[in-house]
Amino acid sequence: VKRKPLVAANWKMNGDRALVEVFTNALNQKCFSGLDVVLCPPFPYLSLFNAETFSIGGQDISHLKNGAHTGDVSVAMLQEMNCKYVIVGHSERREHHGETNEIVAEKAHRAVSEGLIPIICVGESLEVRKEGFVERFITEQLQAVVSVMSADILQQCVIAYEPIWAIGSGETATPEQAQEVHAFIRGFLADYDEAMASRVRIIYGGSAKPSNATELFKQTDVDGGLIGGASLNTDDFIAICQAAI
Ligand code: 3PY
Repeated sequence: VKRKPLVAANWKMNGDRALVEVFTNALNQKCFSGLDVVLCPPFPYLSLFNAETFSIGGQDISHLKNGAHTGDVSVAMLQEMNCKYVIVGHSERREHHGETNEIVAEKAHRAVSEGLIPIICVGESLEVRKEGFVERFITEQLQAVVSVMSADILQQCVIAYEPIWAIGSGETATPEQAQEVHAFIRGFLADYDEAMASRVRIIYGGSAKPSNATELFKQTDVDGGLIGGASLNTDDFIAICQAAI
């Protein structure tokens, strides 16, 4: 099965109006055939993009539909802002906002059942890796997701493997380390449904940059990237996109 690669920019709490304009102009001049390009800026900037060659997405959503939830943003709101994607369960949300595997799974489920494509982040800390529990840890994260979704629904989601030790640290997983975990994730999904597993896109996140993107994206089970720091610079981000084509 040929999977369409995807490269998503996670701006985190960075950027401003001027950067939205710089990116809109730079990306709209490019033609990314055979590649899905997604920009995930902070919420206030979503409506400022006039995206032609790329899509936009949120960095998080509520697992609830609407109501008295101060500060939260719903799937319907992102859709009204023309979002196609939403990141859920980034390790920074899990760590600093107490998001559990169950909450992340509910967010992913709500997103996909209401028509957004969730980019579901999983990944282990350095401590977990050192103790040799990578597979067990990721299994628990994925188990929560598969237990609330049918294979048909899951097939529409994107999984992002983001080792926490490689996030914002400048440290990248080697292509072999990434491939090993991506293959494990696909294998886990295949136990659930083989056709779905062969179609689901699994992207890599964690200090991906122009200098390592080509090698990472060459790996059999790496279908693109979720890009942090390097997604704030148009030249770097476009170079990473080109590496995925
Ligand atoms: C990183 O590249 O550091 C990320 O966290 C991307 O989401």
